[in-house]
Amino acid sequence: MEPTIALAGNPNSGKTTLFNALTGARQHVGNYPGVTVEKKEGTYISNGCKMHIVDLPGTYSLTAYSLEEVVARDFLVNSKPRVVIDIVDASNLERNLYLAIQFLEMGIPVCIALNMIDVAQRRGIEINTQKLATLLGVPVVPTIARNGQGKRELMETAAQIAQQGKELRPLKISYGDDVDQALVEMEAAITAADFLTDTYRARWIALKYMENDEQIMAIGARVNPALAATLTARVRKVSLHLQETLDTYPEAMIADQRYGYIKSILKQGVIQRHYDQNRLYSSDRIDRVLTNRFIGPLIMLAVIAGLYHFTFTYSKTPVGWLESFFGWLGDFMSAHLPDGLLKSLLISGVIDGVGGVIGFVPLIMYMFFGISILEDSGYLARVAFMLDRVFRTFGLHGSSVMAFIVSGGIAGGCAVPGVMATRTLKSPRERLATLLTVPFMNCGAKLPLFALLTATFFAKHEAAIMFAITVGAWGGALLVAKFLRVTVIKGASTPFVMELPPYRWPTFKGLAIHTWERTWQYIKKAGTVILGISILLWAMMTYPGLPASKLQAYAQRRAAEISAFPSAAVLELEAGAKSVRLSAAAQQLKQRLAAIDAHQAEARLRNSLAGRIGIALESVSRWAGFDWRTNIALIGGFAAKEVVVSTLGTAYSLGAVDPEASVSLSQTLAQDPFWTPLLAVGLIVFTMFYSPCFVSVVCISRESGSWKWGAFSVAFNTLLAFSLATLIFQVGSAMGFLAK
Ligand code: BGO
Repeated sequence: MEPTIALAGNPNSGKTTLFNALTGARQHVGNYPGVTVEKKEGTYISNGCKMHIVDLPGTYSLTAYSLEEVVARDFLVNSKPRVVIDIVDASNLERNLYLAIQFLEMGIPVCIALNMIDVAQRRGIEINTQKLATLLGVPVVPTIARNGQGKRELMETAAQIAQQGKELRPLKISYGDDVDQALVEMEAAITAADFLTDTYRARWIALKYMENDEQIMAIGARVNPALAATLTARVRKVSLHLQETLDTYPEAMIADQRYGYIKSILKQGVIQRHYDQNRLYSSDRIDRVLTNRFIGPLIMLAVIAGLYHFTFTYSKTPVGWLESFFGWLGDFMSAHLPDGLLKSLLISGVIDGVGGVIGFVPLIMYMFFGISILEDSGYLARVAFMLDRVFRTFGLHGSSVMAFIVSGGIAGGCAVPGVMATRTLKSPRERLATLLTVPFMNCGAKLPLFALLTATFFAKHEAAIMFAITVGAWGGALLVAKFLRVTVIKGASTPFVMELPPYRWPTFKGLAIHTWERTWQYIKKAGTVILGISILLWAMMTYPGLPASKLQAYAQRRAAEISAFPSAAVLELEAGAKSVRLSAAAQQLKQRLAAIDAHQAEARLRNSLAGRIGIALESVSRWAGFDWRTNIALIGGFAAKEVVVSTLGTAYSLGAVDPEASVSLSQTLAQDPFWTPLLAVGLIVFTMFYSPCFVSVVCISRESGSWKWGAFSVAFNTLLAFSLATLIFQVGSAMGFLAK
């Protein structure tokens, strides 16, 4: 049977002219069944091979908003033509490609007839056909339907596609986090219930619900009313959320992202306008500056530096308030709770542990606020677009940029959604390289440690250090990616297309909601996972405690000191009034006893389970300058990175002279002669690069399909981090850099 080839395209794209040129007299006109829409059919003969040509009604879209759209779509779905020739007006490319993108999203085999290139040329528009074909992933043949130019090549290409009969992988565009997440959930529900999937693909059905497609919704309500209601409810939820946050609707968002996708294709050297510039949209005009090859990257660096400056400068005061609050809370509990394990758990485990993480909530909030401005305005997508060129040099993909940014590429993200974001990458090798390098980004969990160490040791240069940390994380991730791509994951790159949504003014309400959603996630994690791990680590740092013989020895040493002093001094000290000035003898006794207590506290911590592990590791970690306390904290970081700060807090609090005294961790580190700015730099670098947290490792294993890669990231990253920290510490110490 002769293959059916459908002609589709926007009205006035030259479809009728091409149809006539192809079929000549071999055509007849009828109606599509049940409707008054004209159906033209004909025959084309090429090299003795007959093809059945159907001229579809001219449409701008494939969503069932008009009768023409319903007819065109039904024909595509029910008659399943071997190829669709999409006639695209080259002089109005952006608008015309909107329909082409929808064919690709349906997974229909398409060949593009780039028609009216004569008109385009007259208007000073030059199109790189080859590049367009590569980026769209389908053949593009230039034509002038009016004089038949390109007709033969077009039909030969169409015949080839028809012969191959290959299924096209449907194009997957990102419609922004909210819509994407809803689509994934809806797709799963549709697949599980086999809902209309014999005719349509699950994601496409979900997308049609999102676009309020009346035809699909009517069929859905007939076939499975319960699931149809669930899908509609999910769409309503995301719709309300989008209205609240971005003042938009799913349909508008989807259209914006599709146009963004097209714009991003056209910007990659596909289209050159020699004149006729005033046809550009305002977003394009802004882009001419913001994504300019030379000024663009400079503006980007300035914006990121500005974000850090804003975050660190303005969050200082509220961070100080929270620090004072937790200090007061610790003092209050210390004064009112009886001595014992519960007191130790609450003060050293909960307040010093979780408090250390919660204390940074204002900083995280300011950071998220800044990021939300960049995201909601559409600038973040431009950052990704600009970085694409750099990424390709390192064997990654433009879409990797988004995964990096989501993981905390600018700051404050999380590697878990970053790992998930790699699903948009088509090439398995680039995807794996991205999966393995996203954990190097500065996720929100690493920020508290960076903030603590920079505030303690580099107080005047916080924003600059944070900026350097970001550049270091990107540099490290790219170099490692390159290393992996030339060693364990070799292979060619795939071309890149990314959505460039139009610029919008972010609304204050939208910013507030986005900031709060992300901050709340952080607080929730601190209150659940981090609390659990803090308590576990506290227990590991508390048990088994000291053996009775040692306790007795300390008690004897105390008793011996006390008996060596006059009883008046002892009484004076026991009266314990902190405000009263002590006599010289009482003062001296106090110091001696404090020294014994500190010794005992440290001995207890050293003897604890965590202490023993930390000490055992010291023989190796010493090369990087890390002591056993830092080792304990870093082991905690394997569970979740926030735990590094909280464990350091607990470790210093448990081993302190007066564990209940409200001295901040920052003050403790600043006063401790062991801690130097050099050590802080080494620890920052180690934390940046060492093993991803447990949840990320699980996700990496799942997404890569093998535990081998999860294990690889733990071992490789830790080895890399340790080598770098050792290098910094050894070279820095030898040269006398950053000493106290
Ligand atoms: C009129 N080049 C040029 N220059 N023009 C083309 C080309 C091309 O490649 N292809 C088509 N056209 P349709 P739909 C017209 O009708 O096929 C012209 O809706 C006119 N008509 O000749 O109808 C084509 O089926 C008076 O132009 O499009 C047609 O998709 C003066 O584009 C128009 C000038 O083509 C639309 C043009 C009375």
